[in-house]
Amino acid sequence: MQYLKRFQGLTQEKRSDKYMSEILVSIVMGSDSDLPIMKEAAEMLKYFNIGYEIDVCSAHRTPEKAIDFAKNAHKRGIKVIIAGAGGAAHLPGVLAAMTPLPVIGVPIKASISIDGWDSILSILQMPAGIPVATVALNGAKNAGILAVQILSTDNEELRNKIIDYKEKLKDSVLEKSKKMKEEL
Ligand code: C2R
Repeated sequence: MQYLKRFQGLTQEKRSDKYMSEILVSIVMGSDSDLPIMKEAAEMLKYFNIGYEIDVCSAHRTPEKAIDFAKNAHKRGIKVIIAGAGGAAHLPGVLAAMTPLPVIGVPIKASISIDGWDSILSILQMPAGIPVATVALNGAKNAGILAVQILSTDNEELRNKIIDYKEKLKDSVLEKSKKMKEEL
């Protein structure tokens, strides 16, 4: 399987980081038209220095590729799959049916979407036995964070990075609150 991109954006020094040196998360999407949303997941993985790969893979348009990907991702060392799709968004569920890995689904409000609910429900309403961890409509950023949280469950260093991230988030909101009160 050819991947559109394997993340190589950091300097050699940073790539020697133990997370970056391995590809742990796979981001796939039904179409390249989903990339403006799905790249937000990639941004979060970059932020946490997690190695990832990113590709287009459609259960509808490239079913053989989707099957091959789902059956083999864990054998290549992937730990979490993030799958985004719009409209009749079957990709995350189809992958989840064939992989032992956790699948995080990102519903996307695509041009073909009626109002986004088509994608949300296609990803959310999985039958018992085949879970897909569904984030908000266009919620790729949260998908990236959730992937890191899954990876951090048995990794203290990564868990501390998540704690630090949440502290920064809190500080930024408190700062905004202070600024708002000063300006009004
Ligand atoms: P195009 O922009 O290529 O026409 O795609 C894609 O995720 C995209 O949001 C329109 C929308 O079709 C979605 N798509 C799926 C699947 N494959 C493509 N939902 C799938 O296999 O689930």
